Amino acid sequence: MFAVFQQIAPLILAGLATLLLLYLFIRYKNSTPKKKVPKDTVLIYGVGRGVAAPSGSPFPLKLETFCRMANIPYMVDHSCKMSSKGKTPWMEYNGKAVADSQFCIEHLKEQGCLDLDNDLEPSLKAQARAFREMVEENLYWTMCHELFIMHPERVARAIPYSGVKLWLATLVLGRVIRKELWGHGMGRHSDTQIWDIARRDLQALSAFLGEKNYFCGEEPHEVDCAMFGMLAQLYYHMPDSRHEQYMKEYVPNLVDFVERMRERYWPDWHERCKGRNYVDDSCKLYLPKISSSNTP
Ligand SMILES: N[C@@H](CCC(=O)N[C@@H](CS)C(=O)NCC(=O)O)C(=O)O
Repeated sequence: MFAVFQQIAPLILAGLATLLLLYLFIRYKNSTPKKKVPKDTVLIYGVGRGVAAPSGSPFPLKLETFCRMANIPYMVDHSCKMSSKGKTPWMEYNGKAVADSQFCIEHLKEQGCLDLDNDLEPSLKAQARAFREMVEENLYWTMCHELFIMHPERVARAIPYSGVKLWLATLVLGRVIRKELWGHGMGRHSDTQIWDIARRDLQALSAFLGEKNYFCGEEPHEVDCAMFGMLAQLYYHMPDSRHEQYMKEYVPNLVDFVERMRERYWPDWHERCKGRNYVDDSCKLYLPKISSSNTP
């Protein structure tokens, strides 16, 4: 009996994954903005709003925050349509598709959008880059391990799904992430070792921030959108996780930073989270708060 189940289990999973993809495709078809995107406006493709933060993923939140910081008009497509690289987020800008949050930012700067780092010394820019890579390419995987491998029952705290949809999403994402963790190398460490890496990354980040308001000084710079994207996931979407507990107990300056960024750039936070105050903003055109200024 068990042997038969072992044989048909991959088929069942493949069937379920197909159903999920079908569901996402139908949702995408129905929710792509019908509205025309104005010139010089970024159309961000994300994964939809999260439960306790405006995205269930760090990278779309980073890109959207960047648009707010650099005063770039934008709209968000919540359909979960993945990029040509099979990841989220990506964007369309004046007819050009760009995949990967950082390439999107680089492209926008090349197109003449505000460079938030134009006042930084090369050595501080270099440090900011190194810390961003640590967070996005290392700490991120410890987050995936904590949520999808150690506590998949907590996925609903971040992704606003329930019932079969939640069960399917957790199952499929869990399988994809387990494979990716292995490919990255993080998944080959023990749970204790992975947490040790996460804790040391958080400590290093806290030391880099120190008593400053933002990572590169008293005013925000580009790296802050990436830090915010990731730390907001750990803090708002992973309550009771080791990451969240550690931030609150041992590195509270990171918590202060998250709250500072949220206050400054996300006055509409509660309307953008899928809670009681949620307001659907598909097709909404976000216009810059300040039309021409060098201050983010
Ligand atoms: N370097 C990419 C990372 C994007 C990324 O890893 N996105 C995740 C969501 S958090 C994703 O799309 N995962 C889908 C997959 O790996 O199949 C960026 O900055 O955009």
